[in-house]
Amino acid sequence: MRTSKHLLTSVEVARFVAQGYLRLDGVVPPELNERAVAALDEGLPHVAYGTPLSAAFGQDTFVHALLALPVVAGAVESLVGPGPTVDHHAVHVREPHEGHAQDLHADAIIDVRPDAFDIQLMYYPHEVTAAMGGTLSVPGSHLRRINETDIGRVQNLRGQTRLTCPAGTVVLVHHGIWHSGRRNDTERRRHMYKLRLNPTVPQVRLWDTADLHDPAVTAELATAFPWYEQATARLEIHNRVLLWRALTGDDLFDVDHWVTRVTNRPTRPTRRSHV
Ligand SMILES: O=C(O)CCC(=O)C(=O)O
Repeated sequence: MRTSKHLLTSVEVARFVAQGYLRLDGVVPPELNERAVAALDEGLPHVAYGTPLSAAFGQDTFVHALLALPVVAGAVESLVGPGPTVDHHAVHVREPHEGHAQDLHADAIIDVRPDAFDIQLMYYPHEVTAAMGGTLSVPGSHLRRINETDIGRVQNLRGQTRLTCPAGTVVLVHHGIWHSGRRNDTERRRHMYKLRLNPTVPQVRLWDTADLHDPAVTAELATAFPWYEQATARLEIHNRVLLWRALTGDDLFDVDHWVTRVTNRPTRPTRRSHV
């Protein structure tokens, strides 16, 4: 059902499940972006793990204003629901002519939850050009579970994206996405604010489900990415189906019968004993 909240559609959530991220380009107004850059340069106050988002940031902070933007609030609620808690937040700066890039990694430690996920909000308060060290990420990597920088020796993958974006862009990523900050070859500092949020409710049908049965949902969930091997791509889709089943509560949903086939365990009919 459509509400006044800017909730995501099923097709958008399915795209998130397949790709591991959602991009909201230029959604933050310039005045807020300017406040944010100043605040990021000053440094952020510590927020204790588990603090409710609603209590973590004063009304006069840029983070409060950022999370109150209807387009951001709606996307966050669609993915982690109402009342998420703060895991941590951080300022990520790629310094001018820093000379190196980060290793490819996923944050935290290996996290194999099949039916729940955290999101990381990445906010870029100024334009990021190709030379500025925009975050590299690998679409479709989030369900191929790795342990932090175990993937660090991989330099480039077909289909990876290196973010360039207008000022005021927010990217919401699944906790498992492979990513890294790249080398900044410009004179200017590149800022990114990252906020990790933990859900406090089951992540079931939190978005606008009016289009739940749109064939475009299945098409999104069946998307392959150029770096996938032919065989393993099937496992990626299998894992997405498991997540989509958990998010929708629909235990029969499938793409090309991948999950149905491997969970088919008919039970023997009980024999009635002869009298
Ligand atoms: O600076 C960046 O673009 C990414 C940094 C990041 O997300 C990290 O260090 O985990």
